[in-house]
Amino acid sequence: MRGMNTHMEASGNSALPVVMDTQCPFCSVQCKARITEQWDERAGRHTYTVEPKPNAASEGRLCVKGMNAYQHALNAERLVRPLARRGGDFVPISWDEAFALIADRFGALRSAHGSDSIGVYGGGSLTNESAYLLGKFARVALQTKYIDYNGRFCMSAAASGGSKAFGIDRGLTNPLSDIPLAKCIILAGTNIAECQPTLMPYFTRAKENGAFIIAIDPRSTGTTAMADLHLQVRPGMDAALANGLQKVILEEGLTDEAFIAARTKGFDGLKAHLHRLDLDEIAAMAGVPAEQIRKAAIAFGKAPTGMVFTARGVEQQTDGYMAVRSMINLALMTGKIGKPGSGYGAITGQGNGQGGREHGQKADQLPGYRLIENPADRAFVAGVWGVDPDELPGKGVSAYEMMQKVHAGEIRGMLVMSSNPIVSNPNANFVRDGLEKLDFLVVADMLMSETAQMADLVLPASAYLENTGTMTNLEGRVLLREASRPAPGVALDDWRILAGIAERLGRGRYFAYTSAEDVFEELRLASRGGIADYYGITYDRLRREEGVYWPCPDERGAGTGRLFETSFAHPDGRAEFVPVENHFPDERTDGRFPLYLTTGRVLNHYLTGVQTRRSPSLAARDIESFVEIHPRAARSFGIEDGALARVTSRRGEIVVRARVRDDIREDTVFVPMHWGGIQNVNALTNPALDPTCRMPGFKVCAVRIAPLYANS
Ligand SMILES: Nc1nc2c(c(=O)[nH]1)N[C@H]1C(S)=C(S)[C@@H](COP(=O)(O)OP(=O)(O)OC[C@H]3O[C@@H](n4cnc5c(=O)[nH]c(N)nc54)[C@H](O)[C@@H]3O)O[C@H]1N2
Ligand SMILES: Nc1nc2c(c(=O)[nH]1)N[C@H]1C(S)=C(S)[C@@H](COP(=O)(O)OP(=O)(O)OC[C@H]3O[C@@H](n4cnc5c(=O)[nH]c(N)nc54)[C@H](O)[C@@H]3O)O[C@H]1N2
Ligand code: SF4
Ligand SMILES: [Mo]
Repeated sequence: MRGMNTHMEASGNSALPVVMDTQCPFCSVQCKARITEQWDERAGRHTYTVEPKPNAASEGRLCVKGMNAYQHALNAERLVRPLARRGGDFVPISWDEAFALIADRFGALRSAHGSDSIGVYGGGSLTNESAYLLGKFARVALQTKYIDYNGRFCMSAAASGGSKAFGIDRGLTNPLSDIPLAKCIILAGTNIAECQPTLMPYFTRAKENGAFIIAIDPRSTGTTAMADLHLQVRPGMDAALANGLQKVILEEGLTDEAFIAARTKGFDGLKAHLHRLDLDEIAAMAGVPAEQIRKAAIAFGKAPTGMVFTARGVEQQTDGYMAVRSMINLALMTGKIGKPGSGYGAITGQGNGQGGREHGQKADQLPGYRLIENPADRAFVAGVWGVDPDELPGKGVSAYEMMQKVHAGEIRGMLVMSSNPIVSNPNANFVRDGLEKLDFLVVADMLMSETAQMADLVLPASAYLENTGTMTNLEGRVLLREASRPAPGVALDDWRILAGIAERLGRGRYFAYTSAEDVFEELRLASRGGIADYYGITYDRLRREEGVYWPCPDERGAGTGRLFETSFAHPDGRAEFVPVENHFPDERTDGRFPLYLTTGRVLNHYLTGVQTRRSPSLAARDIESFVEIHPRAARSFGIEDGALARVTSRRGEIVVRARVRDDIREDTVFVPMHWGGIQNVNALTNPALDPTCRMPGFKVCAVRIAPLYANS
């Protein structure tokens, strides 16, 4: 167990405790934890204690998911052998047989239909090393252009917004320690209290320091409860609301003219646009009284420092990219960026949602945030990989568009690594029908997800306690998480699975790594000089230091905690304003579908729930899904609290239990995303995509609701 972070060898039923120093696998905060395993002689089983460990992001806090994350990793349902479908059953096979089967089936598809008949679908829970290698695997081993990942549904609007406005996409432009210095904070479509709970004290500290907090959310949540002002926006109307805020700031003379002149471009166009808009019209569209918009704008405009945060509420929209741009306009026009206590943050979702979007899992991307269609970028990365630049494919398509190609029979084979797409894609019934048509579906997972159940071949992957690798947290801080125990059965690290397949495909010479660190050493070189430059980061440094921020081009350099102090990342050093239209969601309510449906998360579950539903302590806290509905709406549709209801959209229907609460707008219902099957909210959601970033509008579609036993 060389190189493992176990203080004592995994000791079977010995009386000696096994201490595992690790990092929570779930959200983007990446809290550190110590798990102690002890054999309980009387009970005849192991018991576990979990303690938070001090670290710069969570400052030694751990939420309920982190406390219980060991339960899915140590679950008896872990996949321990490769499983091949034979008829209706799965039969265990060896890795050798599994690699040979993939080489055979993918090889046949490539000869018959070309390399682009195979798609690769990745995820933001993968370590940087595995995510990087998945991108290389698609381009060099399979030579397909079709690769994308679940982060398309997560960070794509924020990523394209930040890149275009600032010239760089790093979720938070400031370190977390800046939050308590902000005197006004806008929390737009972010539910930190449930989704990044260990960050809450940063905001309460800001409040203690006198900050005015504004929350924008159609629902009351633990996060809005902390706010001084809650703008209960109509789903999908954030861009209009942000226009209203900007208009008031402009007309009240609260813009920072010196900052605008010295550091930005495009303000005149924005100004003319804002003058043309009407505040009362905006208020009516957004469903927020004009007086509240004025109050929020003046509070933000007048504050000496301030920060704007967005998350999926603003971003998972068919105008997600533009909605993000409009929130960034707010920070720029008031000069609230690049200073202590002033900045913008798109709160990253998955554990490695930041690193996972930097090194080549995206359809158009090469490592270091390079672009696959840029000749210089292609030549640079091809040089590191030792291939001819002309051999690299061009750009592919976004995650849902890949599913459309699967449906159309254009993509015939697929490797899914670290995602559960039939639950997490919009219009899930269509996606399931497509995946059923595939000639060969391979899924690498730790657990039998809904998607794995459909596969021709399931590959057992190691879990967070078992693999070594780096994760980049929401601040852009790269952290090393070392293995604490051996993987169960013959489960393998994702990067080892990829190397094994590549070998059988005859491309082993490009994937001859000996360790995760070895992969990271190549990632350093491939990212060198790119936007997300990791060259100055080494495992040795990460062991010595408390994580290192990127960009970090130099081994002796400190990395950059606060971005944009003197200049933005565009060649001219200026940030860009853009006028944003008052956009309506792609789907509106009507007589047949009279309610808006919005979707999201609860504290106790994580994403499609494959992990948290297998954790007894977490599952017990929320055993099933629900639909949250306002009492007046419930009355008019005959819905009773606690009764089962059928929710129907143009694309499908689900059955969930009603929670009648006045926490939500009367015209809106909310269903969480953590359950599959009959409770899968994505059977309902609209797959219309944002034209720029290809994000689906997960946060708005039109539905109707009825009691399940209406006529009984
Ligand atoms: N407990 C838990 N934590 C998680 C996760 C999890 O699954 N469970 N997932 C992680 C991941 S991958 C992600 S991406 C993040 C997500 O983190 P968040 O984006 O904070 O979570 P969501 O619940 O999806 O959405 C946030 C809020 O947006 C609101 N909202 C809905 N529609 C709109 C709208 O049109 N406008 C506005 N302004 N708000 C709207 C919802 O009511 C919700 O309260 O969380 C991470 N942390
Ligand atoms: N309606 C609606 N839909 C949404 C959203 C929403 O807000 N509303 N949010 C979207 C967002 S933000 C996201 S991020 C996506 C997430 O959607 P998914 O990608 O489907 O998310 P997970 O449930 O995390 O699926 C990850 C799978 O990978 C496995 N896994 C975890 N870690 C590893 C690993 O290291 N290696 C391997 N091989 N497997 C691993 C898990 O067991 C699980 O089966 O969902 C999106 N879908
Ligand atoms: S889920 Fe997020 S906040 Fe909770 S312990 Fe894990 S990393 Fe920390
Ligand atoms: Mo996400």
